[in-house]
Amino acid sequence: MNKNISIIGVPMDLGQMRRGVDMGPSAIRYAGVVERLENLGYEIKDLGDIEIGQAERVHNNPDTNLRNLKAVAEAGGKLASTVDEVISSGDFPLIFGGDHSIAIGTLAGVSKHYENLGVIWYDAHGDLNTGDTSPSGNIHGMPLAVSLGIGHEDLTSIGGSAPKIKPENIVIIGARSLDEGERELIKEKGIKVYTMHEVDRMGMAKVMEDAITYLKDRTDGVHLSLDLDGLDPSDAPGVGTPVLGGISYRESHLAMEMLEEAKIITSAEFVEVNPILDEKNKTATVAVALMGSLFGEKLL
Ligand code: 5AB
Ligand code: MN
Ligand code: MN
Ligand code: MN
Repeated sequence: MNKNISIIGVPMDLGQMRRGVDMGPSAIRYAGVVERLENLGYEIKDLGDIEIGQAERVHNNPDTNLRNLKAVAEAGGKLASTVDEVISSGDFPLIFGGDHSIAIGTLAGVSKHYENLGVIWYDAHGDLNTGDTSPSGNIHGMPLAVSLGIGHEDLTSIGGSAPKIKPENIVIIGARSLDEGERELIKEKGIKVYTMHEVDRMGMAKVMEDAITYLKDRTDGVHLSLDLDGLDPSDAPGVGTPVLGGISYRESHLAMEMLEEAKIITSAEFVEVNPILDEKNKTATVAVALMGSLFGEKLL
């Protein structure tokens, strides 16, 4: 793993409707992430937070059902540039959310540096909605579709109009809540998904072994986009859209260790931590523990 990490906070809460997820980056820092990674021998630069604009007080844009589109797109553009600069400087970009709409900007920045960027989408949800299929109008349910080049032009054009990722380079892990339009897109594009059924049936070790083998062959870099709601709400209660029956802390810990052993991850983001909905900063603490494993923490 690259020993130089640049941290970018993105206090974004405009991609969904629950207040408090903007405090995610602070909660993760408070849980001791810098010290934890420094203890593993990493050189950490904390670049602070990306500035986020204002929420629409009332959704009144008749051209779209996408809530806070302008502010989400603006922040995405800033994040894309920052991530691009971090990679150009030779550092590993580590991004803290904020809601998952920020992945639009992250992937726009990261994808400039790879021909065949792989993505591990660790999430209860597919985040493959568009304005037409979304039941909510919330952009945090759309970032994976946008990165495929599908969705509102103000979002797909961030960092250039070309699609940022190819459907065959995506692996979704932990899915257990998909909307109808998302199911159709998964089938149409042939996206690889390990739902909770596969996690239960195969076990996390086999899921990760398969996912790693699949991505290793076809990609020249892999971004980990970890939505804390991929974990079970009993282990990660501080999220805005919890779904019963998720990946356990132990399974997630193993998944991170296997990614570290495989040495395939070239950028990462941890999103949807909402300290207002949390129990004593448990979810941020879990996020930091998982980062410990991802970056090579060993017991012995
Ligand atoms: B998250 C839902 N599919 O589009 C929608 O937390 C939920 O980034 C999206 O995965 C959840 O509103 C977005 C119902
Ligand atoms: Mn989710
Ligand atoms: Mn289980
Ligand atoms: Mn998500």
